[in-house]
Amino acid sequence: NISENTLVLLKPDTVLRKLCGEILSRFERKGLTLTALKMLKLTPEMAAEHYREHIGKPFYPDLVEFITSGPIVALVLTGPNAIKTVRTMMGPTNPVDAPPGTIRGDYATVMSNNIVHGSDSLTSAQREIAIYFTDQEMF
Ligand code: YYY
Ligand code: MG
Repeated sequence: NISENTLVLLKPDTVLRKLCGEILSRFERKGLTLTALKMLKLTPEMAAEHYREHIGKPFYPDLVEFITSGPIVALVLTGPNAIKTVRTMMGPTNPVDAPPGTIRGDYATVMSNNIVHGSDSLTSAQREIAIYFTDQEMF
């Protein structure tokens, strides 16, 4: 039960729909610790860095257009198995497959607007956190 950090993004649809508090509350209620938090608007360059594994895929242009379309909230959550815990709470990428009780299952209908991002591995988490936060911004 070694403590991990994971990066979460509340995507532009979450801000637009005024669901930030509700989603953040689910993670806190679960027992994860909020270690860093900021609001920002991604540049296309930052979006390319964040989603670099998807560059060249058919959905990539729409993905970048969406994630840069408005402000997002970036946070680091910390706790035992935080990476897998957040992924489980988010549910599958496609909200159609996401069961009720998961974030995507409860709040989203289409894959392109699926509310949240969460790092998928320790390597991704470390890489992604560094895109958004300096050491001094982590508490
Ligand atoms: O990690 P996760 O967000 O669950 O899915 P990824 O496979 O990393 O894809 C990132 C992002 O891209 C996904 O949240 C929605 C979008 N996307 C899409 O629009 N269409 C696909 N076929 C796959 C992914
Ligand atoms: Mg992913």
